[in-house]
Amino acid sequence: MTTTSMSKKVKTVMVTGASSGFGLATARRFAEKGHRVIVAARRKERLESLKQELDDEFGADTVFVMPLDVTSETQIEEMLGSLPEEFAEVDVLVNNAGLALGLEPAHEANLDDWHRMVDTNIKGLYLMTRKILPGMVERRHGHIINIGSIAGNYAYPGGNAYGATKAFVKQFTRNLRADLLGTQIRVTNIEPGLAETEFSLVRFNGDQGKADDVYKGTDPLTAGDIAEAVIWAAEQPQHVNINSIELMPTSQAWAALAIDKIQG
Ligand code: NDP
Ligand code: 8X3
Repeated sequence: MTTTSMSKKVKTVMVTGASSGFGLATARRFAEKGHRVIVAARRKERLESLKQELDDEFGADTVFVMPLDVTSETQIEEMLGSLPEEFAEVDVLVNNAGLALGLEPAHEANLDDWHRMVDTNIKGLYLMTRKILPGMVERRHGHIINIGSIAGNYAYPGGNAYGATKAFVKQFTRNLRADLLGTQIRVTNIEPGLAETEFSLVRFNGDQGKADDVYKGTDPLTAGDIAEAVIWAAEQPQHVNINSIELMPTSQAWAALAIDKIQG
């Protein structure tokens, strides 16, 4: 008989970026499955209302709220130190917090945007991982699920620093697997394509019209689709490690390589 690692007992799942989009949908899905969820993000009020909603539906203390900025090592340490005993041993870490800022070509891009993307998507992800991993290794049990992107696999105009941060996530995931061989810790990279969340609103600095245009007529992926992929990877039997899942909406595919033809 096959045992699934998620069905053995109630797990403690930490989801970063749980105040919106993929993170929120993933936290909700794990709670629906009967697991305890630690929800992390900067917007505390959103996390509190998610806790209220999920605790009401699935039982008191399903959710622990962890307001933090993943770019701050101090905040991460403080918050991890404050976890109550029943939430202290993290079984699954979903490194989802992240953002894209701008879509300008590299020579016109805002350097502060590049700094923020690197700080959040790279530094935030490796800080969370480095702080959570030792406990997992000690217990010989755990799963790190990173949210990468197709932008880390394929180049596109304006993808410059954002895509490069997601290429880091891809290679970091693989290198973690190499380091963790023999520890029983599993590591997965989820690589979504176009999905409608607050992602484009953030990318275009709050311009709702521009954000809406990205998805108009596209039938994009939903946050729930990505949550399902995360759950599926987490529910595999312990001897199965899903290295990566790349998913796109049916309405998205690759274009031909671009060629700049000499005129005249
Ligand atoms: P959303 O903007 O809806 O959600 C992003 C989440 O990240 C929010 O909860 C936000 O919370 C959190 N976050 C951002 N910066 C920080 C920070 N410094 N510290 C803590 N939390 C932070 O976007 P998505 O759900 O779409 O994005 C989730 C992940 O998926 C990102 O890594 C993104 O790059 C990736 N992705 C998105 C795709 C898409 O098309 N939507 C496709 C492929 C990958 P708060 O602001 O409260 O801190
Ligand atoms: C988000 C997908 O194509 O907008 O990571 O970069 S894309």
